[in-house]
Amino acid sequence: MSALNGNGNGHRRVRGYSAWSLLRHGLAHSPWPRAWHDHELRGSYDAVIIGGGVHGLATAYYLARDHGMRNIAVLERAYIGSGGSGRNTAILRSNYLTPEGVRFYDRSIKLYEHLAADLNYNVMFSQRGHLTLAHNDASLRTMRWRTEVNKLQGVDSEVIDADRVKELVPHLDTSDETRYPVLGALYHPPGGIVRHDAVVWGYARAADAHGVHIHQQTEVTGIDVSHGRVTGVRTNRGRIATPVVLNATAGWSSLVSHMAGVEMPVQTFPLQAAVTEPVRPFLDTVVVSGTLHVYVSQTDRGELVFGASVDPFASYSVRGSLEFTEGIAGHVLELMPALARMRLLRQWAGLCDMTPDYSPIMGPTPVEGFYVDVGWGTYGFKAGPVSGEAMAACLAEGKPPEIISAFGLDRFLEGRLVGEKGAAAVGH
Ligand code: PYC
Repeated sequence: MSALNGNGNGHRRVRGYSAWSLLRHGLAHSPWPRAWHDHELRGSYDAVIIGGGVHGLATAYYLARDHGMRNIAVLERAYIGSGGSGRNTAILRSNYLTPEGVRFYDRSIKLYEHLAADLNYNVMFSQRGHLTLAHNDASLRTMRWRTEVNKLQGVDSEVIDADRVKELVPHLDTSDETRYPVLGALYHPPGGIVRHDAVVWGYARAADAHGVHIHQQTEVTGIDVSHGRVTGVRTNRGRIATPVVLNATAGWSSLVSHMAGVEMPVQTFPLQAAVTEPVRPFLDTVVVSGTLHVYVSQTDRGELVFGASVDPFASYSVRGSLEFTEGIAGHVLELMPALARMRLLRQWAGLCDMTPDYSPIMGPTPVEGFYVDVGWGTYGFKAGPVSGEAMAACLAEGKPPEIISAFGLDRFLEGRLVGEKGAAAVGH
């Protein structure tokens, strides 16, 4: 129902306000309160978090809220959310392949479900369901495997046939005429999309309200280590003494860890995405095709968001390429030919730190007091809340909580890999 009503006198009213009173209030509006504040850089903090994305800000928030730490700095070399947190396609899901992965991402979904209320910030989480299409028997087999693992962890997933896929996505070409006919899909109802910048801003505002200092335009240039333990960080604004440093960066995680003398088994690749002009809502689910290297969803504003798999070469470039545009357009049209006349508005890239097993690296390092929350590949945004919660516990207690114990750096030395390639990557 519209909030605008005629009042019988020819004037339009908005729930008790006349147009004049609205105008008066609008003109008299005092400036919006700042969501987070600028501060002088202190000479020392109890903990320094490098990276002002969702992981770093969420860690600061949970450290302050759940562990009573207040003297915390989040250092961001550009503006908050300018890295992977603002460059992803905002897809949330927990239908992973390993029990460790499913449990972990499921906790994130649970936190996302209550995040708007928790942060008092509308993050627009829309649990519209997530479909991963199977175009061949091998994919169907992996999907059945994932379904069983998901169900054992209490996560809602099922394999559905092509007719049911067509019911969920009427615009999808499910005929036999296509290059890769749709045989079925892994359907994951709790999956969906969220407004990624709202998540960043919500965590930033909440962390700020708990006394956390968020320092934008503050680049870390060095990390000081003495006798095997971290003692401080150097920045373009001065040195900070601290006993605890968390590397929560994406794209630069190996370079930042290297400053502390810790090497990461990480290679960095660009991941490109694009968005179309807005159209009326017609796509109610997130649709992924690993075979066609593409995923599609429709935002609440009506735009279609397209993403692909990572570029085929390691690079720190965040520029879009014509190869990507041509490739993705062709692949989207193979799935939904009716989109042929839609126009792309923008394209961009983010940086993905890929690990050998497609799982993150979280927890302590051989340098005492230096922690990492890195290696997020193409799946970091969806893990923001659970990573923040778990890393806050890890920093406060000095050891990783159970939910991230499988993701330690030592797994690469000890051969305990957590192989998520079958569920974490799109089209590899
Ligand atoms: O893992 O869901 C995912 C994803 C979407 C886009 C890139 N990765």
